Amino acid sequence: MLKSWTSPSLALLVGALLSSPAWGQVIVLAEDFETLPFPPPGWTEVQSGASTNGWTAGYKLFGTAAWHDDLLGSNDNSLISPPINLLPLPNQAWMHCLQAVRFASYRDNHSVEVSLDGGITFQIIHDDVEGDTNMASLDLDLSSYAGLNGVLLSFRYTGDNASEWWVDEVVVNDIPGNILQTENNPATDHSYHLLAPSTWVQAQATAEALGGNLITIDDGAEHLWAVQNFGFDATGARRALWTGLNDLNTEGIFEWVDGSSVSYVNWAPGEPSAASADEDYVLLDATDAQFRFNDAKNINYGTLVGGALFGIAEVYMPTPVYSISNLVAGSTATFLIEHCQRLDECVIAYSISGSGPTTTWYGLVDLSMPIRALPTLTADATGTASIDIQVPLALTGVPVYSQALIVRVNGDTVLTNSLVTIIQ
Ligand SMILES: [Ca+2]
Ligand SMILES: [Ca+2]
Ligand SMILES: [Ca+2]
Ligand SMILES: [Ca+2]
Repeated sequence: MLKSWTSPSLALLVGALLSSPAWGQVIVLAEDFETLPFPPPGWTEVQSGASTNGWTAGYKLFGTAAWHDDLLGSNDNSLISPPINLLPLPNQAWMHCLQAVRFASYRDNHSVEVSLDGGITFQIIHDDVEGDTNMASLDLDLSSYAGLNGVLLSFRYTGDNASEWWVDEVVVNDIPGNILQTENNPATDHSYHLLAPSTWVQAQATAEALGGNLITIDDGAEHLWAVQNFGFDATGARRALWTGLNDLNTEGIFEWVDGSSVSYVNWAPGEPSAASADEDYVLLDATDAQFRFNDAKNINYGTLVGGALFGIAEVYMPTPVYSISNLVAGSTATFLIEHCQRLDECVIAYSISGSGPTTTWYGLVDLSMPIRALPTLTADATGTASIDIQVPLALTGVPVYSQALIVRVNGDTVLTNSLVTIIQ
């Protein structure tokens, strides 16, 4: 495989990757119920009750949601997903959605069920017991179905003159959280993930599962960067954002959840208000012009602070390290890249003509033209990519100049260290 770094082929690769919604997750189903008809193409509804209305499109949560009204009569109506292929998720699989409930005390069941036989039989994997809520994230572990094809998910409403149930933003992916957007901040060398709305406790758990914590804001520049990158949705609406600042340990003493010392705070006027004893979690307040700090309860939908509460997870982004071992003629050499992020594309390029420097699409590289590339690798869950290559016998004593290009899922690119290695 010959591939020049100055050819447009890699640029096309980067362009394709830019369409990925966020770093580090494989998504096999995503439905926001924004586009008619309802149910969406591939989804079906099975009505077994007296009502003929059943599931319809209703306005709540993020724009339009799937909605079951509290209609007269007895209802047993299931909204069923298209067949989901979990083959790309061989180890872990999760379903995430937002839900809202009204008149919960009249509910019989709001269950989520799975069918593996095309809808003939279903097994219940979740039966909601929460009270009324404007918006809650529901995160269900589907890992016992990981690697299977044709899995159906059913949202089953049962009851007689019962409750209202909204379901929206259904995602099936391979991580325990639902990442909406990812940005890397060169100023801190950290990666930041916008999480689907949740309580502070849920957001922190997701951040930890991603290898980090809710954001620690060390100075005004990081505060501004977070607001500019995550504070507004595509329509310009403002988002309230959870930070890692909290006074869980001692009322009135605010600490970052990652243990960093507090070098910067920027409270909105009148804050921290400690309006109730359990206002222990600090958000960037979307109702304040500058998104300054406000202490709030462990909630997921704050009418006082403006809309849904999105966590920002901050994850240390280590520098990728490239190495070669056993570069011996007639033997098998291992080309290794460590400390990547999961699902990074890694392109190891090499030259036998010299150490450059050569200007490429991705910056100056320590390689002389012509530059060739090994097959593109994908970093695994530990951030590692490697390939074994048989070294031809005739090449003893030949110097190999090599360097790797890392293409992040969001399209960012990083050049690794370069190596000069003489074939033994
Ligand atoms: Ca929606
Ligand atoms: Ca930080
Ligand atoms: Ca407090
Ligand atoms: Ca407050």
